[in-house]
Amino acid sequence: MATASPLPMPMSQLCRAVTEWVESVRALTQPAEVQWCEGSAAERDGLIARLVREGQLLRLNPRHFPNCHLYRSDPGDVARVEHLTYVCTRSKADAGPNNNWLDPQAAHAKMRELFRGAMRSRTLYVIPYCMGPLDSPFARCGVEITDSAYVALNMLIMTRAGRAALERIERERTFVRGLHSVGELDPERRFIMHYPEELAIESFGSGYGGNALLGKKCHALRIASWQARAEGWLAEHMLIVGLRNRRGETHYLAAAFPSACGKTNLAMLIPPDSLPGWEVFTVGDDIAWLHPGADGRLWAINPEAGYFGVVPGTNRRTNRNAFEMIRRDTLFTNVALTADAQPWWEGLPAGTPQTDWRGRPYDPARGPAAHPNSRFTVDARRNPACSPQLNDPHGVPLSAIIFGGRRRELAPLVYEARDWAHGVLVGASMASQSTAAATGEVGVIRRDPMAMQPFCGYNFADYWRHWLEVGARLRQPPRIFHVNWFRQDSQGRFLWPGFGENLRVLAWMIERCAGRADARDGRIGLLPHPAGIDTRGLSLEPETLRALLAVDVPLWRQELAETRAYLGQYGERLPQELLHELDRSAAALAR
Ligand code: GTP
Ligand code: SPV
Ligand code: MN
Repeated sequence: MATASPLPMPMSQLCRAVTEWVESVRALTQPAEVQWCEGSAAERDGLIARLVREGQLLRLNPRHFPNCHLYRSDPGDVARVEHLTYVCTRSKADAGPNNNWLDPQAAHAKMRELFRGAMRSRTLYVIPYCMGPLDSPFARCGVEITDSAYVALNMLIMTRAGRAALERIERERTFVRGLHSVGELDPERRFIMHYPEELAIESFGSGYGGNALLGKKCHALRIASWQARAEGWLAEHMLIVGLRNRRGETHYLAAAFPSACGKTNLAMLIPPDSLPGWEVFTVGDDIAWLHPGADGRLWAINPEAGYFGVVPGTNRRTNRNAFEMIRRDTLFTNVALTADAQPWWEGLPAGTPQTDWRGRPYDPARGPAAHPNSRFTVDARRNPACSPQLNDPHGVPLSAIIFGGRRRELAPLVYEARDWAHGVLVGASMASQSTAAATGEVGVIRRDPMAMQPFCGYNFADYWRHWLEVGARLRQPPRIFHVNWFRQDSQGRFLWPGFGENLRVLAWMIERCAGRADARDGRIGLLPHPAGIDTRGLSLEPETLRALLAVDVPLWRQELAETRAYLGQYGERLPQELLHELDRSAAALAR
């Protein structure tokens, strides 16, 4: 006789540790109801329907953008708030000069008062999630509690969320606790607190991306970097891309560029027609977790399952893959609208904005139509170049690591570090022009080591030591390069065409990794000869390429002096080896 299959256990009873935590948060925040997120498509549709009904989401033109929606943030809540983001370790020195710090007990007390009664008449969403493939030994789980349906929807796209994640938590008995409330969106009552020693996050007063989607920067970088140090791996602000060349070899590269400096675009680049035979596979566009493998190589997984990408600048010419990807099943945040409810942003060659990102009639006198940090949220599987390795539990082996920034001058198009230790110095010396991804002035040069200034959950001096130690364990370490796609002439025009053409630089790196390309000693590192960059089919003046590959020695001497002063802030904790590398570089430039 057939027996009826038992009903699945309600999620609220699956894992006691999670249930107890949810209960304690419920008692503190007093929500009207609690909703556990299963992770199904029907649930996603239900959240969207609810947000549309409440007027928080706008359905976009279904003929051109099927199942796409627009969300408008509060105008004062459109970027990460680094000055309100804290790392709360017992010892202040563990957070380092690179982080804002508060004593954990003081921070908890402050946050408890903010959260008290904060969810009255709201729904409390419980989102168990897994960062990394569900069956990966490198994946790590968390639970986000939020009172924002928009945040819940984003988390369901950006992570592997729902019942399966909760089942893994029940097996592992450990998870990161992320508590979030939008509060009243009052910037005076807004804080993003991290407690790495407790695997906990408390975020109040913002609904924006990196402040509120706690699986992303808060967990997968700040908390994970702390765990990674204890466990011997690295959590990095890096894209991961696979490139198959004409010989049929596939190389995987990881690249750390600061926020809004080109990771998403490089991760899904389209080879130019004049470089036939190449194929590109995106593994990740923002975060990479790197593990030394038993084979002595460094292996990378992408902990995320979706992209939260910059919209402006995306078009058929710069990034056709992204352009195709965001034409359906996409959540837009803070873009403009055309008269027929199509999304519009700066960089599109056609269409006219009628309504700006704030929902007002568009008036160019008030600034851009789309917010410069407007974003799309989309499932990674929508990317035409998505790598089949996205779900590989062991990840992909890296041939190279790339650092880069947005530098109008100084940094050449590309150079290679002498070895791993020099590469760590190259990463630690990174600086870049600030962008709209964080609040504050845009376009000013600031230090951003390894593109982790806003995201490293502990003292940078300890972090660089950890990088040196990880490298020492690798028998086949990835080669380390530095790139700059953003050199400008005196009129402010970019010298390098960028986007798909960046493959020409990656191709040189791959030839270096395969031992087939030579390089010259450029004193700051190894540079290609101009002939080493394949410029066939590209209209680039030979003198422009020479300028892109030139090293201005007096300027670099000054840069090194500034780097020395910057690293000096880290005092005694700074690894001697890094200072030694700095001396070697200074000696090379003094010749
Ligand atoms: P986050 O999501 O903030 O971490 O940013 P990201 O590093 O993924 O940056 P993204 O690829 O979204 O690029 C940000 C901006 O830089 C977009 O407006 C792009 O159009 C522009 N951009 C990307 N790559 C290039 C390039 O090679 N050259 C030039 N000139 N601009 C680029
Ligand atoms: C970044 O700012 O680096 C982003 C967007 O990738 S956020 O999720 O807000 O961090
Ligand atoms: Mn980022």
